[in-house]
Amino acid sequence: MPEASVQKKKIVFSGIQPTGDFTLGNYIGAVRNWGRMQEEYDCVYCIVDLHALTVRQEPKAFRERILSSYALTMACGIDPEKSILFIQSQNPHHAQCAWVLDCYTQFGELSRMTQFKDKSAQHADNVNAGLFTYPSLMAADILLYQAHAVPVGDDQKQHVELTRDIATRFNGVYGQTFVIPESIIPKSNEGARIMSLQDPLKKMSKSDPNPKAGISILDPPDAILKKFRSAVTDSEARVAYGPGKEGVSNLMVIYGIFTGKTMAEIEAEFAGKGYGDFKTAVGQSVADALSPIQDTYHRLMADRGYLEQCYREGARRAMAISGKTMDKVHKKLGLIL
Ligand code: AQP
Repeated sequence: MPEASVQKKKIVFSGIQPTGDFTLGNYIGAVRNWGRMQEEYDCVYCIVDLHALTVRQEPKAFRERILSSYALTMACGIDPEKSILFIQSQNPHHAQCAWVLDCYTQFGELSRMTQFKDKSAQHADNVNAGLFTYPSLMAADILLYQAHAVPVGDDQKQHVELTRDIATRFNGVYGQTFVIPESIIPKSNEGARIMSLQDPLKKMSKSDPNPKAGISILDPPDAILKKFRSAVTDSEARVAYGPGKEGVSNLMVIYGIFTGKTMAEIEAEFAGKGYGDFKTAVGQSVADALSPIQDTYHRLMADRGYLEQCYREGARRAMAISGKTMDKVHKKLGLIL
């Protein structure tokens, strides 16, 4: 556990927004890997509800979504005793540190972020300042815990790179303050970016308005099979991985994750068969893998008392670490402690 152990293990930080039920993309690209890192690293994981405020949220549904995201993260394998698992807004150091880092982040850097460009196009009626400064809040999340590694999907790589630039700049002015973190991103054939089932050139996203585009990890088996059967592929009827076959390649990556098979083995398994058999097999592998996660999730959601105990304890442990970094930062800046 981070607060108690002699600092031998490296530190990992990552977060997820409570903007919807997690998709298969969130699971494969990020949360599944978080669970697998818990033995090797001291891990700090967070439901980043402040980030989700960059898009309008209905308060009652949002509160429930924050809780369900916390439970879902546990159901995906994050053990709140092994790792620190907390809710971002319950630790005020995040917003406090983000303000400081805002003052060490350039307008030009934030303007270049592809997520800002994409989200401001999607929400043209609400291009708020939070959407613009999202990356410096993310930098605060990571730097407060002196994280060495940040497991994320490919889409967050640019934000981790900016975090490194901000930390390097701050360290350059004030001396060693922050550890410079590295992103850990799965390889492309291991799920760095899971694509939409309806548009294989677009990433699968929680907030995609088309319900057929993504698999929620809470989808029942029949809905999962139906969505895979209607996934967009091509007219070739050949299961093969590579450029020009983005739809099929995406399904092969998903199948490979849940069966442990390589791309070559999958090609051999479905040689001479149509897409129907292939899509059913992919859907079944996903439904089988998600079933125990769904059972655990429903059990956790029925025990609100236990969930509360976990997130309050998580915030306490998180604050014990981030408080030290915050004091160090304020001292370096010349603020009075
Ligand atoms: N399609 C994806 N493939 C692989 N990894 C993905 N991630 C997201 N989509 C994919 C990874 O999931 C983690 C949590 O993401 P987030 O909630 O912080 O925000 P996001 O990246 O903006 O994810 P979404 O699902 O697209 O959310 P919305 O719709 O709210 O914007 C990150 O590590 C991310 O890389």
